[in-house]
Amino acid sequence: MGEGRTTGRINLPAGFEFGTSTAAYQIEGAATEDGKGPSIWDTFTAEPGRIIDGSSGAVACDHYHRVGEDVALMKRLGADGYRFSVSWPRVFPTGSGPVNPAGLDFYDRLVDELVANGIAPMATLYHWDLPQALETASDGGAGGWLNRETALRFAEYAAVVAERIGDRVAHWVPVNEPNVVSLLGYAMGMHAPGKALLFDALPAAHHALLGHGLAVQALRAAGATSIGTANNHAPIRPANDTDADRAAADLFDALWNGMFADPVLLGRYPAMDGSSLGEAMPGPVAEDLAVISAPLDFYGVNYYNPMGVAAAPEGAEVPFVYGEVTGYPTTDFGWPVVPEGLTELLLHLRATYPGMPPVRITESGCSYNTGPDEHGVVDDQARIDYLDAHLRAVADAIEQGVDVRAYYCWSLMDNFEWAEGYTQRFGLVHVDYDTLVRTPKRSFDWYAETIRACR
Ligand code: IFM
Repeated sequence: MGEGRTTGRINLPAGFEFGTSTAAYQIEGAATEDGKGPSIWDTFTAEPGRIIDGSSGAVACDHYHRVGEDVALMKRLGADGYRFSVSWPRVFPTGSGPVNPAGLDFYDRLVDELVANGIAPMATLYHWDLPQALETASDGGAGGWLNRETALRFAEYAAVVAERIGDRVAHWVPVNEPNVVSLLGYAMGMHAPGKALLFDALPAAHHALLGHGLAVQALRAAGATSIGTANNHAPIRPANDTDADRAAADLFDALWNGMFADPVLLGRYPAMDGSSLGEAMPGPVAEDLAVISAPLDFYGVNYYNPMGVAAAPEGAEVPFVYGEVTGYPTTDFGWPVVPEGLTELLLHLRATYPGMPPVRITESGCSYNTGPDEHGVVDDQARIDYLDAHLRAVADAIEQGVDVRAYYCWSLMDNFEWAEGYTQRFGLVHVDYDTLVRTPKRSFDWYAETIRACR
């Protein structure tokens, strides 16, 4: 964006937490090691045409074998916290049944290493790598998140993980971005398991929410005192100032934002086309909503950019299409850079959900593909400008009364960006995917300095 206000202190309150975020499938590699079972992403990435560069997370950043080196980088960064995800099939190779002790050992070591270095662990339990056996059982059944049983298995897994590492984990996030799980994975088929069921995917959304609620119960029973979400939110803008585009944007807003925030924060589903989305959901919906809306300690928000939506042509299967949000610089991913969208979102959340607990920004970041120059320096000024502007956007929201406690940058290091493979780099640390050498970028030093200056 080139015109960031990278001078002058960012006015964040004392005690504000800084962190970085990653996810198991995106960094760990070791996809078949030490008893890990296959996940839906192992399967999906093996299907031709699914991933833009034909790659997979089989090796990724090889974090599984480089935990010491990576935690040392976090220590050098000086951040307060680190958000990682636990791979469900590493712990339960078939989603239920016998535990794989080596899987639990890995997270036990990671958490020990973090704590020994003064970094507070934030554990996500589901960042998309569903055990394949829960998607396709040997009898051909299962159905992943379309099946209510998956939510029950998820709660059992949550209890096992909490029993092992709960004494040292500071914060818990049961499900990362349930909207992306259900809409991209089950409605549109762009993510694993690659189902394009359109509105028939709604049960996957309900079961992911139920999984969240049941996992909260399991974590509470294990003594957890800081449990939240990592819900992806985007302000939705009509592509054109027409009634049709405004109606399409409202509909998409209900599906992307309201369908995941209202049940958690209000205990009900939003309306869509004049009736409650809850009517489209399976199961004892009212009882489930009581579980889903159990009080949380923080509301975790993943923010990247506003989204544009337009009305679909007459007769289309789905009544909206993505439209562009124009007039802003874009990242290398083509995503508009709109820091004020984060302030707007935080103010909107506070106004819509007055009982919302304190907010943690559980992800915020950008893809710029700058590599090392001839001196080995990765000069990613665009990321510095991005982070500076987004931290100031958080400070603006706090000044206007929103209780925001933390900012976790996505991501600690470049990693496997799902359907985009390795073509988009979000890291503060550059990873050479041939040698696996880590090189902190200029943004890493800037973030470290900013953290120090804000103390
Ligand atoms: O890489 C993803 C992450 O896994 C979930 N939130 C958005 C990030 C960038 O696309």
